[in-house]
Amino acid sequence: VSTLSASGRAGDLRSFHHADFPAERLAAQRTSTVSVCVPTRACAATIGRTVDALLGLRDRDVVDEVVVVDAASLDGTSAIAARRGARVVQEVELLPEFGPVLGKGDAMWRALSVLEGEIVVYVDGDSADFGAHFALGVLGPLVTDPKLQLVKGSFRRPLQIGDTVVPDGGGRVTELCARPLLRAFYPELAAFRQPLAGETAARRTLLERLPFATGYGVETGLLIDAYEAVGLAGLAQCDLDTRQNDHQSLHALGAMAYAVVQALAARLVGAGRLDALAPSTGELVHRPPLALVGHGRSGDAP
Ligand SMILES: Nc1nc2c(ncn2[C@@H]2O[C@H](COP(=O)(O)OP(=O)(O)OP(=O)(O)O)[C@@H](O)[C@H]2O)c(=O)[nH]1
Ligand SMILES: [Mg+2]
Repeated sequence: VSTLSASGRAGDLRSFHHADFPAERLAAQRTSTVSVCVPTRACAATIGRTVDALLGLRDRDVVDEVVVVDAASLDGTSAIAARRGARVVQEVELLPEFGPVLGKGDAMWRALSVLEGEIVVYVDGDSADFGAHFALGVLGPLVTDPKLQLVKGSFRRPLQIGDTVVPDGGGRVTELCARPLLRAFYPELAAFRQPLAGETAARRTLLERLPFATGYGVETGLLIDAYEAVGLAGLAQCDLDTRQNDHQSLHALGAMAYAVVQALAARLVGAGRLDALAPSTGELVHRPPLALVGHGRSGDAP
């Protein structure tokens, strides 16, 4: 019986459902400290709900800290998050010796320098329907299986146009760019339903020895590099049900798709599988593994 499908060889990738990881179970079973990091750029409409849910997990001893890393948002995001009780840091204040902050991936990388947990859970701050299960789902497999190193969320993304909801219409960059490219060049990774999900948890020992693409290529880069570092057996995905956020213009999606292409192409070039990108395409800036630049906390050399 062939198990090959459009989604790749899902049979080889460990897949979980968030319902298997209620808060009480993780609080009782965890032996590692856990930080949750929320990168935000203008998330005033959604950050309150997100922080409330995450602080609920801190109160129940599932996680140890909740840190919002804000891009100097002018819409009150940081004030809302701080008022609800999150620790808020401005991305420009982190590792200033590396110059201007160059996007989401850069914020995630710089945040590692102040996050204290042995496990880091990243969640986006712009989910309209955020629930604690977003963090529980990606954290759970790491708490319950010491062999796992990185877990990505998966979800269905409804697309709403006017009054019409297309259940799986969202995630266009994912379906039209990231997954086809992964399927072509890293077929085992095609089993990830949401390779670009911001909901990702990993052990900091792994994160500190990986480079971070500075912008929207960060998820693609981390997934490929984690795969090269620990193999498919160290990776997993967890079903978080549905996730709803604002949909961007086709123009903005084009820029995101390009960041995905750049991050993937850079790894193909590095592996000798591709000569080079055209010189005019511009270099994608990567931050080096944190452990290489003297800011590692876990003590592991890359
Ligand atoms: N600190 C920081 N956060 C950012 C930056 N860019 C994006 N974010 C946040 O990172 C998260 C994901 O970014 P989005 O722009 O929503 O990207 P996305 O979720 O991949 O794209 P969509 O699926 O279209 O929403 C959100 O919480 C953003 O507010 C940045 O430069 N700095
Ligand atoms: Mg988003």
